[in-house]
Amino acid sequence: MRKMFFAFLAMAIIVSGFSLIAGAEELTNVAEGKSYTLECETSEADYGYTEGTDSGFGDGPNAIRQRLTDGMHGLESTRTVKSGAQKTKKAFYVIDLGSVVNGISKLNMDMYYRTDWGIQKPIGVEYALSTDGVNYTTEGKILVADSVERETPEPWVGYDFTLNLSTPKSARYVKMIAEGGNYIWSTEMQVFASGEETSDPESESSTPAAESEEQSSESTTSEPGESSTPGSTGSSEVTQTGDDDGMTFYIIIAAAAVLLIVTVILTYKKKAKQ
Ligand SMILES: [Ca+2]
Repeated sequence: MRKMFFAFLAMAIIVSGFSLIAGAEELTNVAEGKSYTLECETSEADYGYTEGTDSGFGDGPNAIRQRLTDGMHGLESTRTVKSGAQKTKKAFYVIDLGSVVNGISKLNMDMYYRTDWGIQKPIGVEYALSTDGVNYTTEGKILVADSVERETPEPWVGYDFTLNLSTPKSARYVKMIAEGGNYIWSTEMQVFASGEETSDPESESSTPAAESEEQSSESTTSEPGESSTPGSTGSSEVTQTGDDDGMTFYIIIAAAAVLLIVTVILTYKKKAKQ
């Protein structure tokens, strides 16, 4: 009887432990596969890019700009992960998430340098969010001293400039302003959210090409994020965050299975004693 009690106690602890894990919000990188624009403060954009090829260190022309949201994060010695590099001290990137996303709680961009190539140490990344692509709210700036060093093959040195937001935010446009000594050398920009995308009446009306053209002609300022991103995937892509329900189901099944096994073992032991 005592064994039975401890078995059930152990089960209760295991089940409550799993529930805690299941209850923790799962974050999804909602920027992956999304289009973005790029403007450089000084010097030319698309460093090393050769027209018609996927070579070089640049990030391709605007039409195929994709290296920093392709989900490949980090420099590797084999160079399987391509860099998006710009010969500039300051680069303005704006990711269009397609529609307003709720629950944005973490933003990240990585940057690298190597002195033998004359690439100077990065300075920092500033992050700003917007629902309309016009009015931005600065969320914070991460300097290299507050960044996290990445495991990177020598002589490269790399950092993740991760900004954790104190309260989850909603946004469609995410601006990342990267500052470096002379180059911006990066592989990925990430926007982590727990919420689902919402239908945004304003952004939806601007999705069709004809209407977005109309909208951009109306605008008067030249904010980097304001261009209506022709490569936008629109609002058809919806981030699925319904994994929690599935997770809970599997945990219940697993708990029931463990409970059954324990009961069978105890019953068997009891019978063996008799
Ligand atoms: Ca990448």
